[in-house]
Amino acid sequence: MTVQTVRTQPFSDQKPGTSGLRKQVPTFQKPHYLENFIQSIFDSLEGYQGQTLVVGGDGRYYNRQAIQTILKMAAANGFGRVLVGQGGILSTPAASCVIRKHQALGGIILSASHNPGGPQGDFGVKYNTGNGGPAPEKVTDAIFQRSQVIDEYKILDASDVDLDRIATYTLGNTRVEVIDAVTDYAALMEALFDFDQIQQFITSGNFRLCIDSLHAVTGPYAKAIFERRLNAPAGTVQNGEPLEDFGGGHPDPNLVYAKDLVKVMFGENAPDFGAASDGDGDRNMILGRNFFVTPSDSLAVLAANATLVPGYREGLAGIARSMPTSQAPDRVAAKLGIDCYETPTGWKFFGNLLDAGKATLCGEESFGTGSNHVREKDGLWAVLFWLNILAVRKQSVEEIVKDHWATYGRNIYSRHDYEEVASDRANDLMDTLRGKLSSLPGQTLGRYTVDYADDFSYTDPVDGSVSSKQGVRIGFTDGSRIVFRLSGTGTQGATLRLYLESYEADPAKHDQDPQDALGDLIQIADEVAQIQAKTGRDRPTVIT
Ligand code: VG1
Ligand code: CO
Repeated sequence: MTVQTVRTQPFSDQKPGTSGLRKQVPTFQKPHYLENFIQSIFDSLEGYQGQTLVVGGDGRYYNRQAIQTILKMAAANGFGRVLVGQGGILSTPAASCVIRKHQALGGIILSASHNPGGPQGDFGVKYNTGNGGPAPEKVTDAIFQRSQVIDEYKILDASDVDLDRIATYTLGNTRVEVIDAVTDYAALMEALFDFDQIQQFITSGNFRLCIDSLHAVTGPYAKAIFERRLNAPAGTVQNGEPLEDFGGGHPDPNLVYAKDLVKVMFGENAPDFGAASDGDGDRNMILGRNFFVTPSDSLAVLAANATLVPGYREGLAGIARSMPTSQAPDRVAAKLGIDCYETPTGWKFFGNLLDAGKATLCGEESFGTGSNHVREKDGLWAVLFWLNILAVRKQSVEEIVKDHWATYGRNIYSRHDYEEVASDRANDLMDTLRGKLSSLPGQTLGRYTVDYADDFSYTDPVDGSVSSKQGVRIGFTDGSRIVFRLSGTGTQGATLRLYLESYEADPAKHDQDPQDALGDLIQIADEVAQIQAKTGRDRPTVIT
């Protein structure tokens, strides 16, 4: 086995987005493309010789090939040990758990999350640091800088490792351990939640649940935890086999893409509880019988009920939410007398707050919830958290959420996505909108008066780093908000995200359809940003 040093040239487009580098599979298959990015990661790390690296992915097309390349490159570059999930599988939260538990220097997670997979689908690579969390911007910036000047990479000339057998292999001077993908993660879940109580509750005969893995990475985790450990009936987990193309679907847990689950939960004789997770297992959607829980409400409900759950019995240090997430969690934090932090979109911004002990729970409106147990959002963790609360309170999902609204008021919320808009049109929309911001405060738009209008800028309270241009916010005097930003995870054209929020204190008005309740704000958003005119679309692609 010899180390080969391969000459290469930079690719100009290796700038990581909201969550790592995402491109279509054929881009990653270009000669040297993956290798350049991996070497750029290694080159921007310090002191990795002899250290441990974790590698795994969501099982999508190209996962296995990419892992073989990464193992040979890690060996050629002098890592001491590589832990890789069996079959090349590690959900994003499980990878975070393994990095922390085994004190790895970091990890490489192969995923394009909720984006479709397959030979013409998407692929992605992200680097997580030793705390188990997504690399912060200073690290991703360094990786990008390196990728722009790279001229060679190192790779071991060796045969492939058998990823399907749990065993330890030697690759050059590096030990490669193929580990069970589920064990460490399942043990962590068992340490946080009252598994006995959940088991009794879900096997009592009075409660039925349905978990949809959307043919993505959570299948093996969900089957091990719900069907085997917690004794839920076989078949509780549907679409539980990870497939390279996710069965042709979008592994995105929302009302549009999790169709099978929505049909069950809104159909005749629906189960009491339903949940879905995304491609790499970090997102979750929570449903009750005929009832949808918005992710922002879900975070607020978990925070308000946290002390019912063993792992959070001592209470919360603080809550953090991404800027576009509704302000429902802020109301819980205010009542608990704890801080609520508002960060830019993307889980990497929660890492410092979690490490510093400033926040215990975090969440994003994009179906992401998590806590200080790992440094990623965690889909099955959220499901277990809900089940633990349900097992204690013995009320329905709908009752719990409505009771929450009665206490705190309802932050009525929706997100409208305009996908695959031509990039120049989307950029023009945002630029024009930014140009208007200074004139908006004080203006009356319909029944709303603009309180502030800005482009969100965040100063990290721990390390002082500043992230600007994180989304345009228009806030109204009654607390309602409209937020506009462009997605940083897509691979084709641009996706405009419009986030809408209003507040309703009166319980008699809590049953409104959000699209109706937000109707005026939707119209104002179109008038202010000229969405239809500038995108050429008369309606959003996806509404959540
Ligand atoms: C989206 C979501 C964001 C999330 C990110 C990664 O980013 O809005 O909240 O953190 O995806 O999630 P963007 O830039 O497209 O809006 V995942 O599950 O795709 O790793
Ligand atoms: Co994801």
